[in-house]
Amino acid sequence: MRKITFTTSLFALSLSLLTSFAWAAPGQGSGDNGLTEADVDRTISLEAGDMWFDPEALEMAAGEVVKFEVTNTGNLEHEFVIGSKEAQEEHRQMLLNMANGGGHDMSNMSHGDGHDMASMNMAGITIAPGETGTLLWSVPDNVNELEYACNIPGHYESGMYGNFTF
Ligand SMILES: [Cu+2]
Repeated sequence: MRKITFTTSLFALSLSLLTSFAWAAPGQGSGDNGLTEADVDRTISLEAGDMWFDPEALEMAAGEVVKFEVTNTGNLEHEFVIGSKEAQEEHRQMLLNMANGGGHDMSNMSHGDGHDMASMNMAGITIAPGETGTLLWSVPDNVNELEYACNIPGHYESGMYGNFTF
């Protein structure tokens, strides 16, 4: 029961974050982390196609601030979302529920339960076909496994993800 409550709360919060900043402004996102262009150590260009990212893996250094420029060369809308395997799965399940018309219990939404995007190392943008989205991200020094993924239903399952190595 405890697990279910946590999960629901996480979904609800993800949804609120989804609608409140990073994903709410297609093509532009900072992850709400206060980073600016002046902080950028390295710019990495990626291509998002229909069900793949190029490159499929990226080597990152802890502490560096990276600007991702993600160009969607496919015919579908795609996401570029950074997070742990678990966080990606949660986000994916949420989008699947939304696509299926499932409701979200917003009644227990809380902003004070500690599941903020920063602590989950999550950040992301949505990119329309033909557009280039940018995302500034400070590489955390407390993780050794993170993915970048598109969690739009069916995309991740078709191989639309990559791995950060540290
Ligand atoms: Cu996609």
